[in-house]
Amino acid sequence: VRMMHALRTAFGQNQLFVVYQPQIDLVTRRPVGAEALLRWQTADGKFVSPDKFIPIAEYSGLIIDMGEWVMRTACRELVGLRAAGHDNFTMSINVSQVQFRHPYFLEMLRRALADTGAPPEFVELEITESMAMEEPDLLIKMLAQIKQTGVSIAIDDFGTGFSSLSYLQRLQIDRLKIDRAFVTEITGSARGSSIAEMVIQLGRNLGLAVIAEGVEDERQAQILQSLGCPLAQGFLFARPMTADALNGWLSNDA
Ligand code: G
Ligand code: G
Ligand code: MN
Ligand code: NA
Repeated sequence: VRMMHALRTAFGQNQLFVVYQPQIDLVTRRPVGAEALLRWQTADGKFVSPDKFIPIAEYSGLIIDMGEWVMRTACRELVGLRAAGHDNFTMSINVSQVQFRHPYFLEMLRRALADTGAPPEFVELEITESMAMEEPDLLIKMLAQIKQTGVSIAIDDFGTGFSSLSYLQRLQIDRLKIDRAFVTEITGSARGSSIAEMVIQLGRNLGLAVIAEGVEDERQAQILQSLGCPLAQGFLFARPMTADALNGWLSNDA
């Protein structure tokens, strides 16, 4: 409860901010997009992990306003990057299941796009695999409506849930994100890389883009590339950074 109050205050006092982690084309090693990640730095300078405060925001309902703010902030940043010449760059935004189920969600998304002028075809929403498994009918309907806005959908933490392949085929999704846990295992045994391999193959068969997350060293990147994984993000390439830092990072890289 104390954290809930602190979070509400923090949100009101602009202690929350969004950082962006670049996503890289593994072949060209060029940035192709970024994932927006929420951060909370308390008044005494300490960082609270989203793993801690997102569940509280969900439980308290604050996630609705907070999620909308993240969406608008990330869309605005995308527009800014495009104005700076970084076009062809995508913005991925994490969406909580509480947000997703809110009756007003689609309206919030449409308004964020319209008000910021963000081109929908460069915006992606990340939903988790566990979320994808609940209430299939609602999800299928929601995804169809989201697709109509022109925004793409990625399944985050893919491989950690147990969605059936036939179900997955019915979902209008665009991308699978290989969970960090499977990227970490990739340099171990042959068995360690089997899940990553399976997801890459699945993506190829279903015509979905695949991105590996949590890539921390060159060996992992090499293996992923040799397995045919087109995209990656992780500390090897860049840590999540502020909007200004991202702008500089992209300009230096160009
Ligand atoms: O950035 P970090 O690795 O600390 O994020 C931890 C978790 O918090 C990840 O699962 C990430 O998806 C989630 N997260 C980060 N930012 C947001 C956000 O804006 N909205 C939601 N719903 N989850 C987020
Ligand atoms: O669940 P989700 O994919 O949204 O989580 C992304 C989180 O992973 C972010 O909090 C980000 O800070 C973190 N992250 C990004 N790259 C790496 C990495 O290479 N290693 C580790 N350990 N964490 C990472
Ligand atoms: Mn994510
Ligand atoms: Na993830």
